[in-house]
Amino acid sequence: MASKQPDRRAFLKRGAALAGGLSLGGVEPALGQTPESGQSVEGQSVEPDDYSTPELIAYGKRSRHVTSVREPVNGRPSPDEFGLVFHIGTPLQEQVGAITPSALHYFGTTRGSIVPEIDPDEHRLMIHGMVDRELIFTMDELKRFPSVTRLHFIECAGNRSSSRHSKIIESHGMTSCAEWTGVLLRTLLEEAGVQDEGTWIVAEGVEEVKGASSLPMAKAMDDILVAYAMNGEPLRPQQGHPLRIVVPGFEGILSVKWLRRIKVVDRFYMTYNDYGHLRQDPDQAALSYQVGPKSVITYPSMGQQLPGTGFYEVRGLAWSGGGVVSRVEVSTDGGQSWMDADFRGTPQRMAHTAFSFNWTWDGSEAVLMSRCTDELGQVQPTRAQMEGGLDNSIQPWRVERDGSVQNGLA
Ligand SMILES: Nc1nc2c(c(=O)[nH]1)N[C@H]1C(S)=C(S)[C@@H](COP(=O)(O)O)O[C@H]1N2
Ligand SMILES: [Mo]
Repeated sequence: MASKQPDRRAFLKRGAALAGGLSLGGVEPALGQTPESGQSVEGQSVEPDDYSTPELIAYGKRSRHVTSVREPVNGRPSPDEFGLVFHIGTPLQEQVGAITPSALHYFGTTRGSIVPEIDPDEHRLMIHGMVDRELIFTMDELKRFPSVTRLHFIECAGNRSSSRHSKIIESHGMTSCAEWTGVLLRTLLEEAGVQDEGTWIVAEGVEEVKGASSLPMAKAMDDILVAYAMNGEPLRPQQGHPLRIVVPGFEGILSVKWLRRIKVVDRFYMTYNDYGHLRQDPDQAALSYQVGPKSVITYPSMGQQLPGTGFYEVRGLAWSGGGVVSRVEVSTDGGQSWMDADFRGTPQRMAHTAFSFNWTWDGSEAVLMSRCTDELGQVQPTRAQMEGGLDNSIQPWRVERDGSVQNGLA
């Protein structure tokens, strides 16, 4: 047997120990039912569907039995009576894997948006300011540059836990993770030739000042992506079609959508987006922008109901603005003891990492928590340890004896 092959016997033993017989024949199955006599699955017929219309053969849609939807996270309806769209959260309670489907990616806005309709053939990106050559790019020209494809999360600074929340979409729904494709901003800045005095950039969306953000040159020259595609297709309008920046690991407001202009400047520029906590000192700026190590259990999470005692795969997401997630631990006793969770998939820099933890619920009250450590050695703090700024605190979920899952902060 090749040495890389998993040891099946060890797996079965582990499965049995964790799940009370999940994988063993001959004992009561932990999950599933034994068929009654005469019962089979062959009668589950193929029903005629309406998925085979010419339109849906050209461009598919999900099953009508799949019902996950985004929801407003601040109670404000979107769109409102003026057509403005406010923050809409991703349904993390139904999250599968690390990538958010584009249609369920959260929507962030600085002050209510009218999602613009932009013709990519007409769209231009200008790079100007303290550069040797001021440049204007068409979308086709941008796509001719060497491209990169990377998985990155975006998280709004408003993604905060509170004892008032009753759904995970309210406490954590303003983060999503997608596979972004585009050109490194560095590639474009090198084409323009940044002058020595150029120490900051201001990135601007089509709504002018409302979509603008200042970013330090060091970040611009590192890993900021000028993205035109997301999850294998052009950006969706709500996510910035046809062009946005993705600022890996930094708070979401900086990932300017509907990008039309980048100006190279010699200082931090105040924009509509600056709301006090952004530090203007270039040496400090990156620290206040960066999302700390964070994680949350998405299943079971508040508002859900466990059907009974027995085996559960506890699932969640972990991420950090500091780079790769190196460890996730789970506690079922409110943080008294911690055990390592398993990664599902390979952790990537500034990307959601899916994790799982095998748990057998014995029916007593339990408090579930997860804790993320990143490659820099930063550890996710408890609420008490948090020092203000972005909220990356450990979120407790309380499992009651009746199987209902509640906000552990309540
Ligand atoms: N042009 C523009 N870019 C913007 C915004 C905006 O209102 N206008 N909102 C920002 C905010 S507050 C967040 S959290 C992220 C959200 O990105 P998403 O909508 O793709 O999730 O976009 C940022 N980029
Ligand atoms: Mo945001």
